[in-house]
Amino acid sequence: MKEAQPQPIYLRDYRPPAFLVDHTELEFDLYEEGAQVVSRLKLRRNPDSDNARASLVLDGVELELRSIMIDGVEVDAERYSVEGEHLEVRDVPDEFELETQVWIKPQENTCLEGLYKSSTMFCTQCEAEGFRRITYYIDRPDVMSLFRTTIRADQSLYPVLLSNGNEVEAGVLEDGRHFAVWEDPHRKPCYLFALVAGDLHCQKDVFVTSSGREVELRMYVEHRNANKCDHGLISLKKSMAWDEDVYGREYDLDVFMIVAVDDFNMGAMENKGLNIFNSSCVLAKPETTTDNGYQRIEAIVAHEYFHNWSGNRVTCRDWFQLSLKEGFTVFRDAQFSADMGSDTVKRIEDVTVLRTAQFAEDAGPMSHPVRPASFIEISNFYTLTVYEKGAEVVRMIHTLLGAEKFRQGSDLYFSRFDGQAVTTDDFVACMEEVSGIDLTQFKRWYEQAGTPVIRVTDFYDPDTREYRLTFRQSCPATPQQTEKLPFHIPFAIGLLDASGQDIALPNGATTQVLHLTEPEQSLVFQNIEAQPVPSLLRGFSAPVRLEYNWSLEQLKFLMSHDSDGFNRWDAGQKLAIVVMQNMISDGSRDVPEILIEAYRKVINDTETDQALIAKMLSLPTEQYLIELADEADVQLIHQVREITQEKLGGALREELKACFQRNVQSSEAYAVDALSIAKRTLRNTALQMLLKTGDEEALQWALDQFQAASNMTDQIGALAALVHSPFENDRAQALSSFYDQWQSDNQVVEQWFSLQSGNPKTGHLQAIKALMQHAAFDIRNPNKTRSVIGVFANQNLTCFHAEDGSGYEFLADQVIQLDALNPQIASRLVTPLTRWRKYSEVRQGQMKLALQRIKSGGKLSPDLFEVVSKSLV
Ligand code: 0A1
Ligand code: ZN
Repeated sequence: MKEAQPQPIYLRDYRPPAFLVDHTELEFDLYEEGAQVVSRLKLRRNPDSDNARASLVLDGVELELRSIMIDGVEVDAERYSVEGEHLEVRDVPDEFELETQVWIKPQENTCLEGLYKSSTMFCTQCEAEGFRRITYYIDRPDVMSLFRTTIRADQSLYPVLLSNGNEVEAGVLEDGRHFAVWEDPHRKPCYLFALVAGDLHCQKDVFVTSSGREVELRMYVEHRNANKCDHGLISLKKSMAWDEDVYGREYDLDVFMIVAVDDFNMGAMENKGLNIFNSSCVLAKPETTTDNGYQRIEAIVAHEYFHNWSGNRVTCRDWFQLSLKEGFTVFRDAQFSADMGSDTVKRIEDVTVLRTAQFAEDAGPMSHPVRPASFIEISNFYTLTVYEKGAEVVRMIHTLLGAEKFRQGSDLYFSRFDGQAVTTDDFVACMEEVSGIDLTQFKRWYEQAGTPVIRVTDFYDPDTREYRLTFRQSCPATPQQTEKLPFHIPFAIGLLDASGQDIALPNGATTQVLHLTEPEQSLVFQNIEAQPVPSLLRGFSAPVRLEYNWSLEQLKFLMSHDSDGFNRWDAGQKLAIVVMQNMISDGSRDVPEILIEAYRKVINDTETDQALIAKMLSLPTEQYLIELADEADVQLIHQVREITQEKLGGALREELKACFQRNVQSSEAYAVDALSIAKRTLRNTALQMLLKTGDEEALQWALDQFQAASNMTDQIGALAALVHSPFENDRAQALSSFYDQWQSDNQVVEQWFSLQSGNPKTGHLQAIKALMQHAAFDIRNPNKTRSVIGVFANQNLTCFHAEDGSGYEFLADQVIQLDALNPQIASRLVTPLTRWRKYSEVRQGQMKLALQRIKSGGKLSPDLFEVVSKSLV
């Protein structure tokens, strides 16, 4: 008989828990062959439960149950049963203490959920449902408990023993062992539990809160990384101050700890008072970390810290509400990053991810609303939709209410629901209450999947001097949702006159936010002297696809005149897109003068924010061009983009050289301020464009920069330029000397892998297979797997989509192998195959065949089963 397939669970089936846990006492005895976990739970029936006589049902996965007691008495074998992933205890009193003892094997845990070993240390990852791999528990976020945790381990191997809250006791035991006891005064769901035991270096700092309390900050890392802590701690202090200033949120414990681990499925985790980070998302020093790396770390440290309020103090009722904490926290970290640097550049970066990857997700087989209605495996829903689109939804609420009302709404939300597990409806209700704005229609953003399309047309009548804008909105069908109701869309616009000046709008300002709520709406502007140029969707005020019939001249005009920085950049992107799309459809390989002239103007512009200029110099990516195509011809897109780059580089050689030289940095110490970063980006962008054309002088500059670099941005910038250049020998030499220099540093080796797997010059399939044989590669380490296999399938598109289907077959092989080790990573890695609808019939057939092979290959994890089966519908 066929084994039962994993079944979906539904939001509509939510019921309050039958039991509550008032107190959780845990005792860990850590050994080299495994760990014993004793748990004592103070349980009582939930007065709000709809089943007053329910048995106690606890979640548990891969636990060896060694004893079970109620109020100190061993439970009879007939009274309890373990079936699948549940322990059921029947005929329990209304209030009692349950003690269980289990044995687990962290050393054999390769899925990196629950308690596991990363290099020499023990660590945990409990979100979403990892706690059930540690002990039997009611593993759901609306069960919130106080925790007291005792850890016992060998003192020389694990001198540092950490858990949530405050350390209340510590001491020495027999046989070279020692112990520590931690108590967390805040009630929390078990997904926020954490434990770390290891031989770690600790760097300390302090933060004084606005009310004058001293908080001790500690960063724990392996000893070899002791000199990579500064930036994480600086970022943490900035985040703490910012959350006080902007949201009035103070930290609530005496100590805040960050631990860096090398083996981690995601970026980082907001465990109460004990954040655990993927090494690549927190460790930094100038010699090994790029400017992008620095900025990413600052943002992720902030994100995890902000969760202390948006996620921990107020948490999610159930996992369908995941965006309650994630969308809101991503919005908060985006505001923070904008405040720390350039808000326009931050917006450009966020919208780039959204339009390239989230829109693709919204249009793919796993498409789901910001608040999903069902899922098979929750780990599959830590998505760009829940995170990034969820943040866009919060951003739109901010736009609709204005900063002041939004702050009142967030204050109300935090005070009303402090210590509770709530829903996205509760969040929106607070925003409605303080503003008096009806968000009923707006809430469709949480319920309906898919990216809305807004088609804009306009008409100017010189006789009446009226200008009419018409908006038509629609939303494509998505799985399980064929018909969509209109969204409430805040749509920001401006109008430019012939000289490039903003025209005053009816609201008295130069930008106005329209409320689009109907399938079709028009707006007429009076007394407009001449045909204006519309600046549409300023700041990307809503996550929609915008359609308007731009002329190339209008785009070039907006590129230099729009007062909205985001739209200036976007006009340049649109111009380049139209040019490349024309080349693709008409077969021509000439780059029109208008694009060259527009780029010339950008390069020579030393007035505008140089960080924005650097962004404007980069052509839209292949991924985005694919996203925009109905049927993407990957090889053709690659070819046309390469040619466009080379021709721009050739035509603008002198300007690029001047730009490179203008941005040479003085020999002063490396700094990560906005201007220095912009200069390095510009210089490296210019270098790369020049090298692509085979320019010998630029080759020498690249080699010199590579040799002399005192920071990773310059060194890898030069290396990247060489990798993308036609100079094969120099490229090979530089790659190998780079590895020799950095082989002992994992974070740099990951960058070295990515650089090679991400492009066809160094990452054809044979080379990828060779990288996987490299001594530094380890398929059990998610960062290494992502940097070789993930980067190959997501960025090296001509090789992944090779005509013979070899890229697809390769990915399928890797996914099958990984699923047995780490289902979360396997199910993420398979994503590129699920996007088969984008490609030609032949490609579609090959991709589906690869998916079929995965599906029929044996027992899949629920993670991989969900993604693969939904992709083949
Ligand atoms: N809550 C974390 C992300 C995270 C989610 C799941 C994890 O394991 C499955 C780990 C981390 C955040 O938003 O940063
Ligand atoms: Zn988060």
